[in-house]
Amino acid sequence: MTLKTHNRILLTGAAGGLGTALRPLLKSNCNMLRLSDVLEFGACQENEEIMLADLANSAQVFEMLRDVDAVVHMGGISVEGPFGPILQANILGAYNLYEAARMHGVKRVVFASSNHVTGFYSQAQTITADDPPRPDGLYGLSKAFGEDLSRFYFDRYGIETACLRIGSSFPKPKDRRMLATWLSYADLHRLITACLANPAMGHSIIFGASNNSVSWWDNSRAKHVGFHPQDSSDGFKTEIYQTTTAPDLNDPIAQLQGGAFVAMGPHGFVDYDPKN
Ligand code: NAI
Ligand code: 15L
Repeated sequence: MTLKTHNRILLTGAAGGLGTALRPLLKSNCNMLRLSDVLEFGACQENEEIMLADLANSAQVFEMLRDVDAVVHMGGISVEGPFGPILQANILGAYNLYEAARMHGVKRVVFASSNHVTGFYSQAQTITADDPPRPDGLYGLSKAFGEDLSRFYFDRYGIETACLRIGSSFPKPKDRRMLATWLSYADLHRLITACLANPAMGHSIIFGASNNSVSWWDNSRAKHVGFHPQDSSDGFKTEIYQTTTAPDLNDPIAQLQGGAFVAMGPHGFVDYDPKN
């Protein structure tokens, strides 16, 4: 049974893929689930409230955090792309979120980081949270910023954050790489629940993957979190091998953990005017 640990939890990115999946699940973690996104996504249901906000707008983010006890921060740009939107949503957005948390006295955040913080590691390596970041693009860099920002807010202000380096969280794995990176929605919810309920989270980095046979990530630095995934990509292996073609093993996409992200760009900074 899920532990109801908080009165009001804020879920950002509520209109997105993970937000939509988490919405019914997170209601069991709290009395009131506040849902937020920059996009409209319909009416609220029982034990829900909706507050639209642009993460880049500090005034809106300040209001979004009012009376909140914990944040599950899923909002932002979720893929590689031009720097302007990533800067606004993920970098400025993360800063606005932590400033608002500080001002409102919110003490716990579960932050959706990404495996793309460490995308340039080889698929032949098993890494831990102690290994240095090797972001595979602007998106991965923005998540690395979020991780560092949250560490600063823990060291200076005592705001505890669980940085979840989510692998690939979809209804099922889509390709051969995802046999290693897949995180089921149920395991994602188990992970978030463990992070919300933990009495002493501190600042922790946790790789988010299900109990897949192939894994590149060692969560031994995060045993205190108590995350025990119960699903596995293994049951999808035959289907994936039958429906996808074998990758070129000399291609960095097949060698590196970030997969296709390691070969994206360059995007340039054409949409970003440093004078503004
Ligand atoms: P998504 O793209 O489906 O959802 C992100 C949501 O954030 C969208 O609804 C979007 O409208 C909202 N958003 C974007 N810019 C915003 C802004 N300026 N202000 C407020 N809201 C804004 O992404 P998904 O798959 O649901 O991922 C959720 C989070 O988890 C993201 O932060 C993503 O980076 C992270 N993540 C997801 C993984 C996955 O496999 N689904 C893997 C690794 C990380
Ligand atoms: C991510 O960070 C993305 O948000 C998600 O859409 C997937 O691309 C995932 O990584 C992945 O690496 O599969």
